[in-house]
Amino acid sequence: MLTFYMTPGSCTTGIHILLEEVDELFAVELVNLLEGDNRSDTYLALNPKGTIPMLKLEDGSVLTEFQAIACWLAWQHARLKLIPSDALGAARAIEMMSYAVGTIHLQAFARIFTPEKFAADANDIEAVKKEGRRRVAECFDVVSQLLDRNDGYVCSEFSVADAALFYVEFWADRSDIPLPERVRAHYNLMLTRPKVRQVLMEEGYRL
Ligand SMILES: N[C@@H](CCC(=O)N[C@@H](CS)C(=O)NCC(=O)O)C(=O)O
Repeated sequence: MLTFYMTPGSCTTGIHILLEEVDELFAVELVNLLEGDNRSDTYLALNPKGTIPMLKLEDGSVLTEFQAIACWLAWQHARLKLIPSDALGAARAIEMMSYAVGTIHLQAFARIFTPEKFAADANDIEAVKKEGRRRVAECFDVVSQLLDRNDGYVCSEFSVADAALFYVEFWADRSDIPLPERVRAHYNLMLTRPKVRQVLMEEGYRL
């Protein structure tokens, strides 16, 4: 069985959604980031980067990085077309997924959630958080323009890109950062998916 290393409400929510959408059977290992579980010798022996999400595969090897895990799940369950089968569609899905994880999460939200990693000293913390909120808003304006290509999902059908975009939209919602109309419509569409609702409930959120 797969083992999924996750923290409720973190970026792992996106992978959690994909695991449920593909109906994988998996065990869960909760990683308490505040307690430093991800810096323990045991965790670092599995994943020297100390990051979540992490998936331990049936052969005991581990897979890290959101996009790699998402693509692996999609390719393992190819009939579900979680990555479009045409080259441009696949590239579009990866394009949005990379923007959500690499830019919206790691360059914008990370400034709000872990400002100390970006601040030269303690006096800079508030300015870093403010810059994070500015970047989040700017990024969602970009997403709004990109979503213009389709009504609804990022590609013509639900894909790995939607799961990635959803977790940053969820963070915006929880942080009282307004989403542009088109992005909010995408977020609301995701909230109609039974597996998305199930994951949020399992992670302790009331809808
Ligand atoms: N590049 C990684 C980044 C994921 C990431 O930064 N996850 C955060 C939690 S949302 C984390 O592991 N933080 C702990 C740390 O970086 O020490 C990925 O795509 O999986």
